[in-house]
Amino acid sequence: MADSAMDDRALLHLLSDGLYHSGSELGVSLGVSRAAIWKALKRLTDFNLKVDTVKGKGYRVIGGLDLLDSKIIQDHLSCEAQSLTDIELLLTVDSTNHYLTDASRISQKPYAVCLAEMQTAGRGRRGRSWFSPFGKNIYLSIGFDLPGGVEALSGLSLVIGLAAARVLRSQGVDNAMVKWPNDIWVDGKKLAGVLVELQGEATTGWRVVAGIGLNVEMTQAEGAGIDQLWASVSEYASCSRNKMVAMLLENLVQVLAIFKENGFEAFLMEWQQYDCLRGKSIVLSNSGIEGIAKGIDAFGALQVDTGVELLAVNAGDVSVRPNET
Ligand code: BT5
Repeated sequence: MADSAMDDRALLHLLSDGLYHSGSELGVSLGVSRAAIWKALKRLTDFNLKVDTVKGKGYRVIGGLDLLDSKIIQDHLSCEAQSLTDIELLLTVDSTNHYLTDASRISQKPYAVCLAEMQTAGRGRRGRSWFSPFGKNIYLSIGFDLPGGVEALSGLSLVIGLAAARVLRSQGVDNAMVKWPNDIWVDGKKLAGVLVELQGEATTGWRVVAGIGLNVEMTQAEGAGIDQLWASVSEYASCSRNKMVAMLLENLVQVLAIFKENGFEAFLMEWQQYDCLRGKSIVLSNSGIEGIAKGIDAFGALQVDTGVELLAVNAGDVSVRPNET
């Protein structure tokens, strides 16, 4: 095996059952020496996995792992979604969005997809970061071409969020809501975030890379460093990450096909049904302007009733006033 990442994946697969495996057993299974296993296990410490070593028994990953698996993902995808997507699965990467913005990653298929078990520099918006521990969550980016000028982009991140909200609801997270402009919330806590990044220009059309970070099995202890309230799917429903990934991709290719044809308007009604800000007293973080959220317009701009006027807000961050969450 020339590629150490391949060794690591195969080793992780063997350890994913959470049981003890001796170094020699792992070496025989993978066709490498015990020393190579030992080296690979040392590399795994970069993933912050809890590996338990007991003399005479061997090694185990405490709690086991639900690893991403391209075969399981493909098996859950319709033939159409399979034919449209080119899926690359990484163990670790700085950022799946960054990975797909590299021009050489452009696929022959309409949608280039990158998934990783962990991100070392997961990106949020405006230079913020996305906490991305190994094997717990979904870090998914999808790259595609979008013809048209600036107007073609209206509501794009809302549509991606809507696709995620649909999946979450179908999997038993009944209260999953969209929070303008790019979050999925449940019970006032952030469950997922969307980051849309663009290359190109209005005259030539856009190369879009849209990323979704969705917490699936991260415990509150593991995500203790996150500086806002957040939740994981496992607090509400049980679903394997592989199935969730497939459902996300299935929904993304569906909504993006409609979005490319008809724009955001086709999703306006549905988005409004899932809107967690509507009727709430909110503050626009950049300006400090306060008002009541009144839904969004046909271009995806947030409508805010300040008492003086109805503002249409195109970008920025919004917080719900504390007694309202
Ligand atoms: C977002 O930014 O919500 C967009 C997040 C997009 C992440 C995906 S993962 C796959 C792809 N590759 C990337 O590199 N990024 C995308 P923003 O609205 O700026 O929210 C960032 C804020 O959310 C942080 O400042 C924290 O307060 C909070 N946060 C960070 N990690 C979180 C997590 N895992 N769960 C919930 N909240 C988190």
